[in-house]
Amino acid sequence: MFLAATFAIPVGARAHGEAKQEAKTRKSAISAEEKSVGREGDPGKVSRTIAVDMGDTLRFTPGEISVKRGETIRFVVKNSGKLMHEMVLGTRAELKEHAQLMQKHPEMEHDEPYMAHVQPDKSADMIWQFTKAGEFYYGCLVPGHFEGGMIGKIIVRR
Ligand SMILES: [Cu+2]
Repeated sequence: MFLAATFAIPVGARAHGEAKQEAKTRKSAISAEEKSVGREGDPGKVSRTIAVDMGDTLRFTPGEISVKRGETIRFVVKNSGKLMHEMVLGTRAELKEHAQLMQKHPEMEHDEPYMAHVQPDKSADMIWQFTKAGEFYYGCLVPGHFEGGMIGKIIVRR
């Protein structure tokens, strides 16, 4: 007896055809997957660079970012603390849900284009295109950090 395919395939997530854009900074092709907050950005189409600092006070600096719909942003995410921190993009509900999952499974490995994990005293780049207008968030999902208020807001203007 065969099991029916029960894999969760996000509706409309994959674009047809594989646009294999070689990115120098990434090993794999740029993901065409549309998330609620946008899609992975093309390093060749960066409109602007925004520096984000993360500290052990559980704050992002800046705590609020404004972009225009369609912009591709290179986030240079710096960890100036002594603890591990990360910047994860999403809606408030997605981040909250993800943070709860991280609380239950702190060892859970996750690495997606919409997140940058940064070791103490290091920096990491995250290139993201904001394809939808609205209010989005970035949070650090290291257990206890999101709950401690480590969250910032992104306004995407039309
Ligand atoms: Cu953190």
